[in-house]
Amino acid sequence: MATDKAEVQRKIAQLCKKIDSFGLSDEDVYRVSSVRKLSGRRVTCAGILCATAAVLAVIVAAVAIGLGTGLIHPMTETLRRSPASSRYYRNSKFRPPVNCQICADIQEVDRVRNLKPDEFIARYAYTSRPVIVEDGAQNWTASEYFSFGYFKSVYKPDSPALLNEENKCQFFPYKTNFASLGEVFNMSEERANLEDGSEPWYIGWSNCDATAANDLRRHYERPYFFPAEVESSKTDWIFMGSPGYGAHLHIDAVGTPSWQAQVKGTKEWTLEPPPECYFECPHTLKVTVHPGEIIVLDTNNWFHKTLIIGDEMSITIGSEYD
Ligand SMILES: O=C(O)CCC(=O)C(=O)O
Ligand SMILES: [Fe+2]
Repeated sequence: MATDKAEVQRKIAQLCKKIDSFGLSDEDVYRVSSVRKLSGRRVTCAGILCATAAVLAVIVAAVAIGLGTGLIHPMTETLRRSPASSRYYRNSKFRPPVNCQICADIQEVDRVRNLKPDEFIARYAYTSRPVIVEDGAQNWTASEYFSFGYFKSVYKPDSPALLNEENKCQFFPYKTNFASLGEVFNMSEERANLEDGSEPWYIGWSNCDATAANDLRRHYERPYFFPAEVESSKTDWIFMGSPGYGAHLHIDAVGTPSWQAQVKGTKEWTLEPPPECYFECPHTLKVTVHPGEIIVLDTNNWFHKTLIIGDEMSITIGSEYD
């Protein structure tokens, strides 16, 4: 019985990840009438985790039908949370409106070097003004060590790091069919090496396993322009994958801004203000982040999508801060 329950929970967690990558909100899932009947309340991924196997089966069927019939639309808002707290989605229409002052005078994304901590606090840290710190991740050994093979050796099959990762941390498969990080590291060498003719891929995960996190942290540092009072989240995020791929347009609901260091490869970011600011703010900002640079962005206030450009695999590490 206990095993059945664990299996059901594992399946539901996978379903939540899938829903996550499709960009479906609670509202979208709740629009399916059988889900409403069975749940009798709003469905969240956290709520789903407490549901029965019967509810799981109905949700799977309902989501599949919803996707097939176009009843469920692609998501525009995701919630990333530390694994300790619940995961859920909020619909964009319940998002508190953004104060458009944060983007009214922004024409382009600033590029700076030698950023002083007090300048960072005054101009960028909590203002939602995006910035690229060109010398942000220079001299990090991550650029030598981080690779598909390195991560594969950290998250070995059946290792506590991989098991924790799959049970407790978040995984974004984006457009791929990978159900877990284990499946990612099981792909063929050709595909992992982005060889011609192999299928492209792009994924992200939170390294909430302490052992893996400490292993990875030997190769990067807290951004040098963060003053002591700024606290970086304990959970870092890694995004990795092929040129031509990236994250779909979305806005996050994590509450805090984040930084992301481009360890390898080149990533183009497209930023859009939320619709309530269309008349006051620039409509689209595009910026390219090169290896060794850090982008600081409030992903709760800017819609954002990414595209890996160039020939190299992109690998980034980042975190939220407050
Ligand atoms: O790096 C990416 O491709 C997406 C990252 C993202 O959406 C985020 O950090 O909020
Ligand atoms: Fe995001």
